[in-house]
Amino acid sequence: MKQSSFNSRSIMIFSLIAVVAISSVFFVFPESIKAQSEEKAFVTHSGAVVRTTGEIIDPLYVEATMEFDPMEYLRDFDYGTTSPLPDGTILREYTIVAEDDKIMEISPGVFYNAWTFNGSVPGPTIRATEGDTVRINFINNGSKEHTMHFHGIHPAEMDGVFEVVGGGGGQFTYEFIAGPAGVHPYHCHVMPLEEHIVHGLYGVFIVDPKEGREPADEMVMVLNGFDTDFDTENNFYAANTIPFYYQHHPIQIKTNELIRIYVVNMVEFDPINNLHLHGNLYKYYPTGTDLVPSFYTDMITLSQTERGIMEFEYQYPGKYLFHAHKVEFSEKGWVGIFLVSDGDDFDSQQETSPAATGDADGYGT
Ligand SMILES: [Cu+2]
Repeated sequence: MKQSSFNSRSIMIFSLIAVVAISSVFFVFPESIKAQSEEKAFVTHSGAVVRTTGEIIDPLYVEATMEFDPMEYLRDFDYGTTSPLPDGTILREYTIVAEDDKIMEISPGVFYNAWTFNGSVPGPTIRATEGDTVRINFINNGSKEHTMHFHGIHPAEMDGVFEVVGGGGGQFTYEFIAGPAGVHPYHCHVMPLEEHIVHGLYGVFIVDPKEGREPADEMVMVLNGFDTDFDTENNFYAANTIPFYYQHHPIQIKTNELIRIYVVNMVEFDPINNLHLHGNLYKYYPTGTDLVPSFYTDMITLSQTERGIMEFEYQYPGKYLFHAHKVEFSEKGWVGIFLVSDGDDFDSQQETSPAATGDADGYGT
């Protein structure tokens, strides 16, 4: 009893000292702290202050920067180099290079050491049709060991777990039959796994069903987070890496056009993520493995590497938010806007509308 009351008293005293010490910093240096936060502050729609503009700022380090354009990534699919096989099926070959020395400025003044597949986070969206032979020529140009582990069905030796590929040019060829149809993540599977994933070694693998899907404006959204101060909590969240990007640069779509989004949750540390769409509901196909939707909803919840396909059309033009309904995540960057135009006006809208610049969205500016 005596021991435990002594411990409680000690903890209280230490806590008081810590509070006084931290508070005194504000009294001694109030102006410098204020100036710093004003310089890089961003006010979200709920009034929270976040240090970002949603822009990719020219980084200070020019030698090993990560160049990434979320708008280009959104609709960019890598079908590989194709050739026919003797049995009449298709071989798709890809070359994927891992590196771990890139620097990216994730928010003004906040630099992060990104680990990359083909120079970006996420890596390229690898796309094949069910039954195709996928061959990945994997080269590890990093300083650490890395692999590629695909979710899906394949032989054990193609699983990218036990066949570790050494840095400095190590190579491995992954080969398997694409399947099942759906949307799957791929990521490095070297230990400590958390470290290799959160630094950015992940991407999306889409397997199209043999019969195809209905034509649509197709997009990929990887929900990710970044722990920039290494305390195993994320400081920023995003759809496709750059916080607030699609809020400042709305995604332009047309009314009455089918939109199909392949969404993959790669957020670590936080047990769940979610996705809410405004002014609409979407059909949702978990993992994309069934051609019949499981839900018609405006809200899905995703744990680590959970993913699926969303399909919807907008009936009315205008601006619609999409974001994590976990408000902490949306206020730290995981928020975007669909700018919906009437189909006929779409092309002229892209050329002339001030809203298309993203400055007229009314949020955070
Ligand atoms: Cu790795």
